[in-house]
Amino acid sequence: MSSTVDDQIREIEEQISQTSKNKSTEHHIGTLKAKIAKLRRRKLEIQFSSSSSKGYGFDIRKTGDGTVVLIGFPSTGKSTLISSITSKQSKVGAYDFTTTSAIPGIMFHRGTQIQIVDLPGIIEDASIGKGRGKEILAVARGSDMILVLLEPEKAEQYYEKVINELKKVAIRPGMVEPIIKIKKENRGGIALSTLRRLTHMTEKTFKGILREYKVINASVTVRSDPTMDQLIDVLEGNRVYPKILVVINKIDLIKKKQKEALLEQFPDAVFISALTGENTNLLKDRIVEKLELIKIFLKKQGEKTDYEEPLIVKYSSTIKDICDKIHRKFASEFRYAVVYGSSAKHDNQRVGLDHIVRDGDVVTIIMNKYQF
Ligand SMILES: Nc1nc2c(ncn2[C@@H]2O[C@H](COP(=O)(O)OP(=O)(O)OP(=O)(O)O)[C@@H](O)[C@H]2O)c(=O)[nH]1
Ligand SMILES: [Mg+2]
Repeated sequence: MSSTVDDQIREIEEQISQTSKNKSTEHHIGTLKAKIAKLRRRKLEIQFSSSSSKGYGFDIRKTGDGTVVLIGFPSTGKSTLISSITSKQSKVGAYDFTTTSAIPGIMFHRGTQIQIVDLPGIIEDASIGKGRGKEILAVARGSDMILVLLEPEKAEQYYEKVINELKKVAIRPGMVEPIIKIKKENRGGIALSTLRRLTHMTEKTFKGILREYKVINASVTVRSDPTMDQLIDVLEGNRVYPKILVVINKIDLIKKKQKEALLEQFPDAVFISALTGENTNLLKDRIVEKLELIKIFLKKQGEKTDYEEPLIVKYSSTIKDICDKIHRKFASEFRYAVVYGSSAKHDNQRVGLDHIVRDGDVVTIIMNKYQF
């Protein structure tokens, strides 16, 4: 028997690479991929639990309308950037590993308050704990958006490395969680209902992967066309899907030609100089846009709508999210809400906690004891 989890993973990876990929082997490959995912999870659990440190986070309390973490190799300019776009001054140094813990600041922009977290630089194998990698990645896991900061030099190579480390700790930056609903039953096998044709695997493979996760009797509804890896992600259940924004810093150091070449490699990136301030306002815009925040106006019963101080919430927030944002106890005292605006079927629609609001909605929350 193989001795370590790593060996086992390597063995199965080898099996996959030796198997030619076609319809008849697809099922087998799906099962092997599920086995690897389970081993990786075990490895992650071992790494994140066995450590001399208490817990594994830097203990950052989330505040504001969204949390953005700065992730990048050492000396890419993370601390220079946070010092430029927030009022927080984080120590800048011309040497690597200047920053040694998580430093949060607040960026005020277009009526929003965004928490920006400066972190130590990450290096290869951060996911297995190198250079406080565990702590850094734990903060990244809890964020709404990962800002990957790169320098023009070796941008592509470092980008790949950063993404790899993130993926290894079950972060899926910039990906959309596939919608797969699994309702376990007591018998009857798997009833699979697909709203779109599955193009990445057959139903047999789909069910085979479910079986690997001990889903034997269940009704399963699939609203997308997931790949095997995406299905395994859903079954693993510990994946997080923050947004991602790629930022290339230090453009004051490069020539136009170099910039054009980088633009081809990273068409969606924002090019800035944290040192001179070039494009940092544009970056602030992009951060706010990318977080997909919306404004909700609150109206107390019998009073006028408060258009002065809208509540900023994430796109597809529910009435429950709004309650939670106002006060911890709001949701438990909730009776119903009245919504006026584009999410309402008609003016002043009565809705429950699950109702999804849209930008510009006016919301009145009716509570058991108090009202808002
Ligand atoms: N020319 C230029 N230099 C920059 C820019 N941004 C940062 N620097 C320099 O790059 C060096 C590293 O900057 P830091 O902000 O400390 O980088 P960091 O990513 O926080 O580094 P660690 O905390 O060590 O991971 C410093 O000498 C900065 O002055 C920029 O836009 N242009
Ligand atoms: Mg720093």
